[in-house]
Amino acid sequence: MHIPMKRALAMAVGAGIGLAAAVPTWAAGSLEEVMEERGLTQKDLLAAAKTYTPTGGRDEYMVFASGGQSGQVIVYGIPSMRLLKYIGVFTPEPWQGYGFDDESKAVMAQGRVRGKDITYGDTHHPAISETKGEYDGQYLFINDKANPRVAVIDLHDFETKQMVVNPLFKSQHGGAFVTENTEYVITAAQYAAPYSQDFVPLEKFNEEYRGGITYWKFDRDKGRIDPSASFTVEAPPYSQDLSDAGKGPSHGWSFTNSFCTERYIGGIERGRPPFEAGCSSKDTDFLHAVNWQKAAQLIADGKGKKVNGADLLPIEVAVANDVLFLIPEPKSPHGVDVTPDGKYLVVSGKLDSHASVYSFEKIQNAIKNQKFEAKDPYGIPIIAMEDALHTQAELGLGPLHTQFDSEKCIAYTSLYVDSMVAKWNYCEGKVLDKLSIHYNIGHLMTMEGDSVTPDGKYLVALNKLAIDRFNPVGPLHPQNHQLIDISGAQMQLLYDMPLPLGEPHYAVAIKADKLKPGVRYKSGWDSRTDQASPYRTRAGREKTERTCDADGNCRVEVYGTTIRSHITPEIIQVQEGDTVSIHLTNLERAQDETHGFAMYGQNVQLSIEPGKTASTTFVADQQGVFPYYCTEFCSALHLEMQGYLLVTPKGYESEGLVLEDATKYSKEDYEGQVGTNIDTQAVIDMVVGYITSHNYKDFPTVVALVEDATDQLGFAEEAKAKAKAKADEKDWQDAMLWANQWWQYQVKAADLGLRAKTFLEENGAVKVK
Ligand code: CUK
Ligand code: CUA
Repeated sequence: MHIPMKRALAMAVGAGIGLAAAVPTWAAGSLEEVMEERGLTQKDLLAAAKTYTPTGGRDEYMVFASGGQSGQVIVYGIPSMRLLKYIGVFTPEPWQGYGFDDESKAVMAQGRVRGKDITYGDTHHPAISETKGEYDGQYLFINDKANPRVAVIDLHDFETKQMVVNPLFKSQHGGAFVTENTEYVITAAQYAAPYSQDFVPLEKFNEEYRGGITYWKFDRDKGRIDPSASFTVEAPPYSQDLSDAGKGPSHGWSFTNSFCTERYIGGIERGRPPFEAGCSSKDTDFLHAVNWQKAAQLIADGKGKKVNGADLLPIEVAVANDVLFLIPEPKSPHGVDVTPDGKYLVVSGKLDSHASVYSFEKIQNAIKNQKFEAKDPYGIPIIAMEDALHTQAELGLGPLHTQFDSEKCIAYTSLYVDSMVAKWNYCEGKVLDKLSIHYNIGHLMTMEGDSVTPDGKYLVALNKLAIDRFNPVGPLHPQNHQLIDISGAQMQLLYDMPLPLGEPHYAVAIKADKLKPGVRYKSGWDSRTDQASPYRTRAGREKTERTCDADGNCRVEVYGTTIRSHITPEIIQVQEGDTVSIHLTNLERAQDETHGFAMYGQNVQLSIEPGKTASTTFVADQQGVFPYYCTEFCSALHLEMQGYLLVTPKGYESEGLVLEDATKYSKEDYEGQVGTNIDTQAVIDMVVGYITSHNYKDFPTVVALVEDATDQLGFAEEAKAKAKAKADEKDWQDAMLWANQWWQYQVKAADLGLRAKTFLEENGAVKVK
């Protein structure tokens, strides 16, 4: 029954895997013919040439985009715009076992709000960790607006490691933004609310509702936020919005704008005008400038107070110590972006056609001279706009967010109402170019655009609407990320990418070679705590333990393993009512040999990457038969990677039945299999000969494949010994089955060897003497 597979293998080896050299036959048409047939222009071809990435090619930049209401992070490449990964953050993501395995459930449990599991998030602003203002590619932070949370993602494995809940806020839009060396991750409240969890009537809005800006201390050594070293600067109940951290000369400061400084509290149902009227009646709102370095010192000196167990710097203390200032900003402001040199801040008002450029130096002079035009109702000094303004530029309707170019003084601002991107000079306040996009752009992003040295090159417009850009898929449209070439004087639209997840509020792009993700975990690794798992299990040490307490409540702990193509154990028997924990360690060392684990009726789905230990715990509350299996097509015998959880009724007594195989094998079957194995070994030896006669050690990929193949051949030897032992006992049934297992390992080794050989052929390996 194995003949076709064996033949195929032998033929493939015989032909030296010549497939790589084959020419695709569909490419018969000339470029002109294809252009005509598909109605493409020269401009289209140029755009295609700038984005098309041939098979095996890599992208220059990697993008981390907010998944909006999906609560995830989306990873894709630039310029190809190829999707690479969705990272489960605030939302369960079964492909990754996220929110299903015990380890990631523990992370999600950190994000509980008032004792409730929150299994979605409204993600807005991802931020990459920085060192001296440069993206360092180590960590990614992202906020949840709906529930005031921040998540930490480790870019070593692209997994969510931590969630922290803001102890004071009831929403949190302005985050995550990092300071120059990721000392802090900044988040700001949005909708003012009482810090208390108790009911406070809206009539006490001015007195008891509050906003604020939180500085989450990031512990780089641990790779985690340290809530005990974090603090919040109290702010009036203005709707604090986006923020940015100072850099260079403005390092140590942060800036947060706000809307609805009218402190309007709505109430259409009480006969009052609606929020949108009351919150936009004044011509200006307030930019908040915060000296966070001084604030941190005041907290360290014990000048803060504890509210809900968290450190808070009260407004009076902040004002008395020159920590908090307000500056008017025109109308319903949204984005605030610090220029790469840290000298200016660009603010856009949604209801103003200008972008306003504030000078950090002027702000500092006003503070030094104590030159304020007034105080707000909370006693916070207000610096006059003209004392802080460097320049203003008329950009168009609905300016929102600004990003920077590698060229000095050049910025790009999104125009929400106009559906355009404006390229302009913020030093001189001059518009240089405008480009229409589709439709209603929110954020925009240039390559490494938040760092002190943006690369420019490409810009992505993150659009709110897709409308007519793509094949229709029902009333809920995909999102539209548009790639724009900004390397020339004029912007050129290159590509539309539909994204079938939530609203793309913001994205960040990093030079791909700064990321150094691993390909496997250390064996027996809990990837969420980044420590060896207490449940790690080595080959041959698999076991199942059942313990019961005095009340007769029983726990079953299964310490199992997975490796192509079996799950150990293959049979788990428990009693109705038992709490069952299954811990599986993936013994593979080979790249990409992930195994899954799904089970009937128990909401179980694990993703066990090479080296990982993942666990699932459930109560087997109903008797029955529950098949389980591997969910990743990991080898030719993946479908056979299976087992049974047998939940017996309480007090079940075995009837003493004997397990009997339905197929019987003879001495001839055994000998036939051994003959095949000897032939297969010859094939393997040939491949090994090829590999070892070349400089394979110069190719880490091949070295890893060879290591894995060596493992498989080691297992083959073990199975071979078992087969021989059974044959000596003349137990032809088990002798045949072990001989077959021996062959299975050989096939896996041969498969890896062929992959290694092909890699060497395609990558110019040379013969060694
Ligand atoms: S926000 Cu969505 S367009 Cu959350 Cu940064 Cu401005
Ligand atoms: Cu492991 Cu399929």
